[in-house]
Amino acid sequence: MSSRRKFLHTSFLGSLGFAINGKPRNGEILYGNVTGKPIVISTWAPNIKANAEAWTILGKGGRALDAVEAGVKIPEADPADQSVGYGGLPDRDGKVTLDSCIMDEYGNCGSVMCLEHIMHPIAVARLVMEKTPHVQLVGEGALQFALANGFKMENLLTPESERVWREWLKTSKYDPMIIDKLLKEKNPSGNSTPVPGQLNNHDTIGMIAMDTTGNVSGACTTSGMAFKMHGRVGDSPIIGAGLFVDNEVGAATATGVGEEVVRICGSHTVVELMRQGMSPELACKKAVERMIKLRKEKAKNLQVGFIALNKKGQFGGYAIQKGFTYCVQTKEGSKVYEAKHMV
Ligand code: SD4
Repeated sequence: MSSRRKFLHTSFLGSLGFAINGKPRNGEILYGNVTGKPIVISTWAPNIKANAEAWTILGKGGRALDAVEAGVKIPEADPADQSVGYGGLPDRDGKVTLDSCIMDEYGNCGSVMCLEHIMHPIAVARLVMEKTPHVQLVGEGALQFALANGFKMENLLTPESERVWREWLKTSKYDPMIIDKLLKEKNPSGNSTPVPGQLNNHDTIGMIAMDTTGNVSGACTTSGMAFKMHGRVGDSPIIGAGLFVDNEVGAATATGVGEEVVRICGSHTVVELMRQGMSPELACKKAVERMIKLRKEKAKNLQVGFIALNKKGQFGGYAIQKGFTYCVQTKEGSKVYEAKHMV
């Protein structure tokens, strides 16, 4: 049997096992195109490393929630990733401010916004979810909560990110445009090299996963748009915008210019479109179309990408501009996809 056929066969049997074990959920359809569980999907190719970390939990039958938290901690702690956590590019005042959220299969969710000095905002977001009656904590209050729970204050501004910021200060031009096209021109082989003076470097991680029991969770974490106004919060920590999970349907997450995602409640929109029967890719495409219809030329010059996963283990992505990549890990292995795009 070819490895792909073998994989589909195994996946199908896995799904069947799920049914035989007596735990099928309402609406779960066990036929065709089963891509399999467990599965983890993340925005942007470099996050293949984050998927591998998530897989250490998923592959052993662990919970999707634990997997996504562990996975997104990889770029959070990576100084070379200038869009997430430690090493993230700062706001225009030189402060690294972080936005993160997490959501589980029960609709529990937690988020921190504009959090400074904490290496792993996703872990704080999870604590907000698990230890407080709230969903969102911001700024100073989020920091106090983190410190009260044993997190340490750290300097998250690396010399390299400070250098890029100081270069940007020479023009101080805030221009969140055609990010990926610029990157391709300057660096045809990669998508992560900062171009001083431009808001490039879209490597925010949104990660969604389904575990062996069929439960879905997600996490999203970022340092936000580089050189933003101090206090600016994007889509990434907003449940429904940067991330949404509905365990009956699946999950979606977003990357790119957050203001555009917030306007259409992007990830929630994608999940609701899947609920109506659309495939993950079509649901992402329709959300992008809605964004363009609303904002016309203003949005066409920007980059936004969505990825989505449904309960059958099918996945897909779609973006405004060319150049949006996402990575997927299943039992079959690890793959990077370039999403279809509108412009
Ligand atoms: C934001 N959506 O703060 C984030 C930025 C992003 O890849 O996704 N960059 O608007």
